[in-house]
Amino acid sequence: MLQDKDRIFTNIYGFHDWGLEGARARGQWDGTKAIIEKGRDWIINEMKTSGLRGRGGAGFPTGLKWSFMPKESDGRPHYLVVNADESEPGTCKDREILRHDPHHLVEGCLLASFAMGAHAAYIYVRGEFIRERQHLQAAIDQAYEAGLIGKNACGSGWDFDLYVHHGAGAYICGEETALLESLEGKKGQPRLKPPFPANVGLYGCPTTVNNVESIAVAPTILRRGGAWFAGLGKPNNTGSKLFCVSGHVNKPGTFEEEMGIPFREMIDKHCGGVRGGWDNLLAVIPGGSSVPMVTAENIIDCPMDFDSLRNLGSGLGTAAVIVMDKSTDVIKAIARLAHFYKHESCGQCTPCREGTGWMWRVMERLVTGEAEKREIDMLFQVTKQVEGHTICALGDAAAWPIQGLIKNFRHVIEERIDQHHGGASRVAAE
Ligand code: L3W
Ligand code: SF4
Repeated sequence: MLQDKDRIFTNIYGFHDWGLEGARARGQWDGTKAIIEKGRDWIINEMKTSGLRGRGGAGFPTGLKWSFMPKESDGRPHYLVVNADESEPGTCKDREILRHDPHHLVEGCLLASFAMGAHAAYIYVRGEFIRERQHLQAAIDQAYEAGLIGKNACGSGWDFDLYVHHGAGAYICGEETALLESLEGKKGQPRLKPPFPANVGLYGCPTTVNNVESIAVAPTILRRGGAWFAGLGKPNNTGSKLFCVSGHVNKPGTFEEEMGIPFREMIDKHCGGVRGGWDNLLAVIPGGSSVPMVTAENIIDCPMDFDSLRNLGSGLGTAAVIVMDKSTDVIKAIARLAHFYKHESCGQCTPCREGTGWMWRVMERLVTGEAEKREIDMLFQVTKQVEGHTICALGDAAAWPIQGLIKNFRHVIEERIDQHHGGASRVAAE
């Protein structure tokens, strides 16, 4: 369980001044120049020591990602791009950083950019985040004015510019290469990888794309040491993490907690328990809409970290925990997600463009029960045709929630079909 002394986001609820004065009072921008003077290799090694895994959903090791950037420039500029296009259903953690503690991110951009040889960084902010954008821009303006960024940032001799770019409301622009396309002024459609952005990214130049939270925790890690962060959580799942809990708990919200905290302990401590008591819990989507749901029995004692949730057949994703009690129509909930993915598919690859439409249409038939039982297996087969056969992860993200539903709640789907067909399905009658 996270102790107050180890908390990174000390203004997550906005009780204090989010501006530069408040940020400095909370220890931000303290010794930034001294960190830069330790050099690029020191920073990257410290990030590796911390064990930080990317906070945008994939959990890729941040220090390793930074080390992929070429050490020497071949004449092309290097860029850092921050993914603030937070659109994953259930996810509302980066929003709180932008709103209430934007200097964590601004300082992190400087340090990460320096470590990767970038003199410029772009923050791509979700179009609907208007107040968040205003706070972020104000924090950037304050940092320029105070000489913390810009020419000779913090007196370090490093020139660094930071730009905010407004998205326009497309979920797919949160995929890193679609984001780069959009930033370049083109239609936001994912690119094939490889090449990875570290080799060919923004404007064809070496680029690292990181999530807001990954960059925002970096200054504290570098000030307190990678070993401090690695001492929190569990091996391979280190540190603290922002969790956002929504749905049927008594007090939904976003909070920072140690990785690996058991699910029940986390919900009792921060959310006042499940609505109607623990016996009323039906299922949980533990990592944003892109990961499969798990049943109450399976998750209740599960540590909330990447590896434990993967072993459960799901994932930590963005740590957006969607709690569903027994009043939930799980078929309808997943059908709604199927509609979301159909709507947000960029349409450039056939399995996703066509598959998301088919999956949604069959899901609608399962909601009413008018489907036939053989359609359950057919739907599962369609998800398998989409999964792993597309350019980007949206195809997988559309397939997995449906697979989770069929694996865990097949009996509910069958009961619905039986009810609709008057007590016995057509297959049973045949
Ligand atoms: C160089 C290699 N770089 C991997 C880099 C890669 C990327 C990172 C992770 O999707 C997931 C997705 C959503 N050389 C490299 C390399 N990299 N190998 O490492 O890559 P990857 O492909 O594992 O994941 P991704 O494409 O970044 C992210 C899931 O997160 N998700 C969605 C979240 C949505 C938001 C949002 O709304 N903003 O965060 C939630 O679970 O489904 O699976 O940088 O370049 N050999
Ligand atoms: Fe576009 Fe879907 Fe293909 Fe991703 S998987 S590139 S969203 S069509």
